[in-house]
Amino acid sequence: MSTAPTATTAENANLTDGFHVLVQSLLKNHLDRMYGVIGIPVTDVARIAQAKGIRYIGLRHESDAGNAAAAEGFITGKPGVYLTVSAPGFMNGLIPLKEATENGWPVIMLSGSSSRELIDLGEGDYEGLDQLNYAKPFAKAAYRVDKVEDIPLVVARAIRAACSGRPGGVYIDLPGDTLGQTVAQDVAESLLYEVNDPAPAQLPAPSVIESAMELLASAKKPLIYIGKGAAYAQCDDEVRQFVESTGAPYLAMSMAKGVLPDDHPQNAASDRGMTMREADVVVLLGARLNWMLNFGKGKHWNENVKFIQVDIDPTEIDNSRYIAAPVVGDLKSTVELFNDYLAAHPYKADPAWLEAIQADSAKNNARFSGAETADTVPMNHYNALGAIKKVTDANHDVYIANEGANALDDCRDIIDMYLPRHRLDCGTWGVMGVGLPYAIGAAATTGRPVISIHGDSAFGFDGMEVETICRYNLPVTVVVLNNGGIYRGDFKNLGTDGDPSPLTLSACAHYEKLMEAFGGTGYYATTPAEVEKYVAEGVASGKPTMVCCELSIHAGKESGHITYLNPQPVTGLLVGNEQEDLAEHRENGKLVD
Ligand code: ADP
Ligand code: TPW
Ligand code: MG
Repeated sequence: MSTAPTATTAENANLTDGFHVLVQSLLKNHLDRMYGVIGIPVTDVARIAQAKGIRYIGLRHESDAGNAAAAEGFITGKPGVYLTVSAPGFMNGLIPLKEATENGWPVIMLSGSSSRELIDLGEGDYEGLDQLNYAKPFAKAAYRVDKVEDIPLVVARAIRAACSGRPGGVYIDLPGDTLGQTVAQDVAESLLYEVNDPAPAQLPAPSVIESAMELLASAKKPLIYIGKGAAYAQCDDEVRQFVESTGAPYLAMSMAKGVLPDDHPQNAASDRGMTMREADVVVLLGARLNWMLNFGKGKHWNENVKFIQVDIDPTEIDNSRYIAAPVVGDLKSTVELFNDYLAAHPYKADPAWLEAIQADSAKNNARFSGAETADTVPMNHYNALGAIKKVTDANHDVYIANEGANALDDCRDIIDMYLPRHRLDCGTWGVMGVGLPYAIGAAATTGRPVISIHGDSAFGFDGMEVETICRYNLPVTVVVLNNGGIYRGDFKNLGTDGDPSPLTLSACAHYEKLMEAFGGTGYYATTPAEVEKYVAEGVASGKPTMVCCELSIHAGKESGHITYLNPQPVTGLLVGNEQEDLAEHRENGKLVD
């Protein structure tokens, strides 16, 4: 692999190389952060990037680098960029590439690779792999650049592919040979360009807007569902105007929380089940009818419900059911057109519908709020998160990264969001291992405080990034809700070997010591008052902080709110009291003898 930079000798004085052209191409497009793990053949990509003014954040695993970049993509709408070495680093980096594509977030993965002639003949190069072909199924688009002169073009092409239509992950394969190629500086300069309007507005036809709004006007019980596509599209004002002018209740998907503040009077979150079952016309704003919305059918929905679906991707329409009013367009333009239409043809939902939801919500809130403020020790997810809520309610601009099962679902329900694009979590795939990388991406991108809330299992997937947080002195407060296991810590081993159950982890762990090991501040909390105090201190300090929260090993449900997705072993194939034990596992966790 030829990787030596060349521009030091007199004869090369007017030359530049692939390393520099790549960095200049990124900077020309205002991509001024890069996450990664270096090694052959990309070490000097990172060095030169840093030298030229790109902020380089070195993480401890390529998956984390990719996820940090994805967080930046979601928050800013510009692709996050990450860098990996060839073969093994490349493969570690594929997972976040696919995750970002599933989430619809723009990222660009740059990976070094071997010379084509060695790969194409299968000669067995150091960390050799036919990377372009491996990347294709995991990426929205994948390119290899073989000529230094093509680097500005490939960067532009990658930005456009990442950002246009439904955003996603784009792979750029960088053979070491290409990085080492030289070109005259003035030629390279002339080739650089800034991509022109990478995510063009896409306006639906007026007749489409009219049909959609006519359907809305026929609604007795309308509902507006806001998804993370709407959060991503940065159309917060347009969505607010639409929601408020219609007077319809709305629901926000997890990462759309904060597009409107969660304490908005039209938020139906506390009466979600009833609202979904009764709504007769539902406007989907950047939310897919995938598993998270029960595919838009079945007992969770009114059997006569009609959908108005706004999405930039035409193939999303009819994904899982008939759509009465498909509206293909970008959300910002489309909701603006809705608002224009409604200004001329006002529509107001029957206030009795929202009032009924508000009355139900008040009852539900009264029923559940006690759990969030209880002093119970050992703690559970509710009162530990209730304590964190006191801090977030006093600091609206805090970003939240969140992963786990109960630690995820209960956090989503308990912690209100007030600002858009401030909550990042396990997403469309429900992935563990995204929490700390998202926290790092959010902190590096915005400079604002982040509270990163993890179940103890989830934390294990990305915990080493605590070192990265300390090394870059990022304003992240890491919270581990330790209930001693995956879902809970009290499961029995159904066999006889005396090992811990497959779900059991260390209930007595002091995770905060990991933060102390790298120079941050660690706290161990056993009461809600301590959780509130320590998290507040972490946020106020703006310094790497970690709070390990001791929860009851009985706290939590199997798979959190999605227990029903677990397939069941066939009755009769279980022996002894296994059937009963499994049922109990899923129900209440009173399994310690
Ligand atoms: P959630 O998980 O919050 O329900 P999804 O990720 O399932 O959200 O859905 C987001 C949808 O938003 C995707 O179908 C995507 O195509 C769409 N989308 C993303 N950006 C835009 C945009 N600018 N305009 C319109 N639709 C968009
Ligand atoms: C990459 C499967 C879903 S949730 C979870 C796992 C392992 C951990 C839940 O325990 P945690 O939270 O974090 O302690 P809590 O509060 O409920 O106890 N591998 C990947 N992704 C997923 N989703 C899994 C495994 C899983
Ligand atoms: Mg746990």
